[in-house]
Amino acid sequence: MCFQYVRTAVGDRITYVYSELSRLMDRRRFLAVAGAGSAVSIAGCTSIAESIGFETGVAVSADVEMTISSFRPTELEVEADETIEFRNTSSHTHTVTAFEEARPDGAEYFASGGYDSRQEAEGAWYDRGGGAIEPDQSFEHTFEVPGEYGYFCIPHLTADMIGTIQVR
Ligand SMILES: [Cu+2]
Repeated sequence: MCFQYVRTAVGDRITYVYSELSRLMDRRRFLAVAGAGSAVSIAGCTSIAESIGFETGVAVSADVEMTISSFRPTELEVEADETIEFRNTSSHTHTVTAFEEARPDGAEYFASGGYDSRQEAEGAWYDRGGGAIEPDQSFEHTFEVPGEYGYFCIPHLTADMIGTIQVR
C-alpha cells in the first residue's frame, strides 16, 4: 500500500497525497487509515513510486478525484450531511451519475448537471454532453441520508468507472 494523507483541521476534509500505487490499496485498510484521523506516512512508499517514474508529492484537496478512468478513492466513508466534492483531476471529461437503485430509501437522486433520474442524465449526456465535468471542474453533493450510494461515470461505465459513498 502506497498511500499518504493528512486530515486537515480546516473543514475536516481529507487532503491526500499519493502515488499511482495507491490503486492497489484495499478498502478495509483505507477505511482504517482514514478513520485514524492523524497524519500517516508509509515509509519508503514515495521513493519507490518516484523510482519507477510516478509523480508524487502533489497534494489534491478533494474528497473524490476523477482520474483517467476511475474514481479515487473508489469507496469513501463520510458522515451524514457532509458535502462531498468530486473533482476531475484528469484530462478527460467525466460525469458523476447516481445509480437509481443503489441508494438508501428517501435519499435524493444526484447527478452532475442536476438531473433527477439516471434516464434523464444519460439522455442529456448522449444528446448534448449534459452533466459533463470537464478537467479541473468539480461537482458537489451533500449526502443527508445514511446508507450506501453507488454512482458511475456515463462515458466510462464500460471501463468500470464506478464509485461508492458510505454515509454513516
Ligand atoms: Cu469518466
